[in-house]
Amino acid sequence: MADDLPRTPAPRHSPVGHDAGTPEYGGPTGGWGSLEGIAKALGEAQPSPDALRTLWRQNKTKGVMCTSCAWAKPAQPHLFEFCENGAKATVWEMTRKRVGPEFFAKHSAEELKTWPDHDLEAAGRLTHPMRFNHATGHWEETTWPEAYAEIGRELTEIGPEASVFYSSGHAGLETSYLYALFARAFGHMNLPQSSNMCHETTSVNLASTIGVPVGTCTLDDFEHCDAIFFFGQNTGSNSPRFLHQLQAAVERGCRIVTFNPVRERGLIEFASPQNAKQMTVGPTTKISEAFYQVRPGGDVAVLAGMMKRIFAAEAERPGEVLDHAFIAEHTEGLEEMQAAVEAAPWEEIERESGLTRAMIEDAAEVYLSARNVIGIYGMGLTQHVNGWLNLGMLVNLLLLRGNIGRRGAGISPVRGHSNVQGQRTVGIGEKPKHMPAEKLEELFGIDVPTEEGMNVVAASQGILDGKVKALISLGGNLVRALPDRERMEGAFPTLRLSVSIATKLNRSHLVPGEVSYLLPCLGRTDEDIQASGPQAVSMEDSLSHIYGSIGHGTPPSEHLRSELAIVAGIAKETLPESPRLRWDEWTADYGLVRDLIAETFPEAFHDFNDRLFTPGGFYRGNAARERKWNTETGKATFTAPTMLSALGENTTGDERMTLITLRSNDQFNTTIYGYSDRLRGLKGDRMVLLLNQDEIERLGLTEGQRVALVCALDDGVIRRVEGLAVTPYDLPPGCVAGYYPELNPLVPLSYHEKNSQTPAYKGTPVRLEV
Ligand SMILES: Nc1nc2c(c(=O)[nH]1)N[C@H]1C(S)=C(S)[C@@H](COP(=O)(O)OP(=O)(O)OC[C@H]3O[C@@H](n4cnc5c(=O)[nH]c(N)nc54)[C@H](O)[C@@H]3O)O[C@H]1N2
Ligand SMILES: Nc1nc2c(c(=O)[nH]1)N[C@H]1C(S)=C(S)[C@@H](COP(=O)(O)OP(=O)(O)OC[C@H]3O[C@@H](n4cnc5c(=O)[nH]c(N)nc54)[C@H](O)[C@@H]3O)O[C@H]1N2
Ligand SMILES: [Mo]
Repeated sequence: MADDLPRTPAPRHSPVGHDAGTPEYGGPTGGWGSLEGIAKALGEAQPSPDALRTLWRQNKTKGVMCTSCAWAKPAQPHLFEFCENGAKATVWEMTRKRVGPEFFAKHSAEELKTWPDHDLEAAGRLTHPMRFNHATGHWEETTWPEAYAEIGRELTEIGPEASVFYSSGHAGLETSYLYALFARAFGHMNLPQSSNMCHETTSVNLASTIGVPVGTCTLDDFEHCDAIFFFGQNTGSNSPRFLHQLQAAVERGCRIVTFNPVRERGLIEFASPQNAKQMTVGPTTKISEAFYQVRPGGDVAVLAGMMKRIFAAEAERPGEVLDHAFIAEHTEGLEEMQAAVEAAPWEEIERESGLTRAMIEDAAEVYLSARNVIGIYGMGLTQHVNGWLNLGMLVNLLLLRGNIGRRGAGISPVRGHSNVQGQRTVGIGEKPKHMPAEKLEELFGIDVPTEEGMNVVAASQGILDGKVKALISLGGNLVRALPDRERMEGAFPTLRLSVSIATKLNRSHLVPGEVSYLLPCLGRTDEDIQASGPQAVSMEDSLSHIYGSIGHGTPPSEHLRSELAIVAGIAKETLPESPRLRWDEWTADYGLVRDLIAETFPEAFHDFNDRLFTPGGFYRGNAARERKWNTETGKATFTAPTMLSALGENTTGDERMTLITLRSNDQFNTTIYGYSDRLRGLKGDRMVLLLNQDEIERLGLTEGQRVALVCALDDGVIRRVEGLAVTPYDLPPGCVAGYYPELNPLVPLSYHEKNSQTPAYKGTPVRLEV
């Protein structure tokens, strides 16, 4: 279906649109296509008979909370409260296929390295604890007691300073709390987490501007907002259940304006799979009233332009445009920010954003027409060198009219992994402030270290330098997710100890250290029975609500242990015995761990066990929402722009282009479910290089030609990916796109956001080589 949304002005050479050979998905997001997507995943994954039952219970009270994204689970769920990707995640976990000792006897690690990511995970669920045998090159079966004992011995020998405990945002709050406690009791805070590659920009920069490391909105705000501004978040693919709230908002008259270099389908139109009428005769709901194809990193310029218009409106109608009372009472730094914005020339704003002044002023008028405004963003703002400026400018926009701390308004980062935010809330993080030391000393009699630990970038650098000798991974697939993949893959085997706690096989398991274990765990959909009976786990969503989750599926193997049991098993063998570290009792009853969480973080988690199954989750509170600003000055802070691009010094010029790495809707991070990117109309090949037709002609390329991309930052390391098929796509000039994780070798580890070290996966300068 064609759409009539305003478009980016034509690039310099010749006009580009969908007509310029751009493949485009014709249907709306959701709709029949999503049901087909689920059916296909159901077929290929060969789900167990429990899978349909689990789907029925997904995201409902006392059901299982989706293992895919972190979007909120409403108190009154839809009949099917899951989306295409949530369903894929469930059936993918609940497959009948198994990867056990026979599989590993047949396939060496070297052979498995030749398998694509999709095939490794599609092989099935891990079933037995395995130890790597370097003499044979194969993973071989071991026992849990042997594994725990050797890991404990090795960790003790290596010591805390050279040990790193990574976590990807899957594991529940109970396991995460114990993992964070284990690290501190052992003597380190080397607790890098997937959010270091993701919303760390949020944690650091929202904390400094508005005093909270997370968003301020709840679902209720989406029922009372008048306008929503979307920056760099691909809802249709990455948090599809959110489309229900957006659809309802649009239907009640809320205006949505989107900025994204890619015309992402989900933010254009949506047909609810829950709505029989929309599925058959339509009409579908148009989501964005305006969709602007901003250049990568150009959001700073867009926001500067919008604010220029707002300041001009205030000059025309003094006292009527800005929320002066709010600004006076709650903020500081307006003058400096206003001066910087007013000094920014429109010419530069247009160049950096790739949009016209008229477009940006139109967007500003939408902002001014609305009483309550929400700002939403994702990786398009965070994964840039100047991510801090992106966030600062969005916060500025909202503060100008008091759009934080009021019903129907606020800032809402959309988080990734289902419990990524919660893991941080209960202490996973490299900073002392992530867990109150006095409390831990009082509860457990341990000496908590005072020194800050390593985040993902520091830990990776430590692995490269040989400073880090032990790596425990609670989920995840670091060697595929990290920047600088070639260098990182080369360094992983130099680790003395590497331990992966995982549900499925992935590439990180094929670069084992000297002593290496692969420990299979229960997934969230699996029934978890311990000595005190069946257990629930819990997680926190993007909107700071906390839910219990109960798995009902028959575990894929009797040899699996829960994540909590594995963390406790390793901790017990590593730390000196203490009557106050009751690893066995905690494993027997996770409720005891929830009591500890409540004691450690009483404000957020009081009466945790009683509130575990509150419909819609229980809210842990948010100071900025109450207009209490836990910043250095006690006020919300405006950020003065020091430049007009999030790309830092690497903005425009020469033959360099800006690479953005994308996710398809057929992957969850490094888990590749399949090779179709339905919503973008792409299919069959992930080794593609997307660029607009005009650029293809200018560079003398032909569609389908295989080219190489090289990183254009010069630090003596050659970073190159070959064999990318030239694919015309509607992108702004100077912008190329390709898939994560295939293009990760191009992003330097040192190329990251200034304050938080989030890798600049959306703004890497590259050159094309034929
Ligand atoms: N199906 C599925 N769901 C997922 C995931 C998945 O891989 N698959 N991953 C999960 C995780 S961990 C996360 S963090 C989230 C990620 O979800 P998102 O935050 O949506 O992340 P991305 O898809 O990486 O990129 C978001 C958008 O940013 C745009 N973009 C790139 N550069 C810029 C820019 O400079 N400015 C603007 N305005 N936009 C830009 C891209 O075109 C893209 O549409 O999703 C979670 N949910
Ligand atoms: N170029 C580029 N790189 C990126 C990004 C990007 O946009 N562009 N995005 C970044 C982002 S936002 C993130 S969050 C990271 C993601 O980085 P990670 O979190 O490290 O990677 P995932 O792909 O989510 O991890 C997948 C693996 O987790 C394991 N797993 C799945 N479920 C469970 C479970 O329940 N328990 C346990 N223990 N293991 C489980 C499986 O073995 C699976 O293979 O990647 C980052 N890398
Ligand atoms: Mo993420």
